[in-house]
Amino acid sequence: MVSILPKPMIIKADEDEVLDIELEEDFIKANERMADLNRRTFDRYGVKVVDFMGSIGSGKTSIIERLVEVLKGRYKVGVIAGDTTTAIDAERVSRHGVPSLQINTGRECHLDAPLVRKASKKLLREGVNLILIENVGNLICPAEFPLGAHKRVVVVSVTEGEYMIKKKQDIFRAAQVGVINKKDMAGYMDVDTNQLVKDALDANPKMKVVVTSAKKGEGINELVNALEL
Ligand SMILES: Nc1nc2c(ncn2[C@@H]2O[C@H](COP(=O)(O)OP(=O)(O)OP(=O)(O)O)[C@@H](O)[C@H]2O)c(=O)[nH]1
Ligand SMILES: [Mg+2]
Repeated sequence: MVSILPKPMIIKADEDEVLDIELEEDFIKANERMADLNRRTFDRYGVKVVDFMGSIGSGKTSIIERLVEVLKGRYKVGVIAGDTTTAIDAERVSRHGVPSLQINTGRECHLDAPLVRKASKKLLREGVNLILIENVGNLICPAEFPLGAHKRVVVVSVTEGEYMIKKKQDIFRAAQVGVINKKDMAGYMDVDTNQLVKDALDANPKMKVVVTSAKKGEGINELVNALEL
């Protein structure tokens, strides 16, 4: 027989139940040191850097492609695309006539500051003054690994449903700009974009939140403004 609990029980992991906690802390601290170094290098070269985090398929590459089209007349743009295995995203971006590099992270679910340092050095040699970084599609891991970017963006789409932001607040706290993408799909999904904006602001009241449709090119200028570009 299946018994239904009046209220679901929540089991939380205590710190000593989380494996490799010291190792993990070392990684995180080492990454933060490298991210600081990256930031100093970017500032020395006068390069602005934006890190796009967000779930798989939320529209990060599509948004970057739109931004490249709007910004390539004003900036010398370069793109670093992170993915576990393929070069599809860098290939998509390079069709817009800007230098783009792919980083394959294998089994890692986020980019890290040393990888970005290596890639950004190549772009600096190309003379870029704006680097757009697409992080690996994931709403958890990238939050803990800053890359040295001046702005961090988190992209979610309405097709992920109404609970996504409420469940993954940490990544919203780590970002300065939130993007709710695929607004053209809101009606089909029966999702209220205003509620998603509210959820993002509940997670991080200091955040600027922009609603976009990368497919239709809507909200892209608002995103440029939110990014102060
Ligand atoms: N309807 C609709 N589709 C979109 C929109 N933005 C992106 N898509 C589609 O969603 C799919 C995923 O978009 P991508 O830009 O590749 O998403 P991504 O976040 O870069 O995905 P990963 O790199 O795999 O994590 C593609 O089929 C896009 O055409 C949008 O605003 N509306
Ligand atoms: Mg992508």
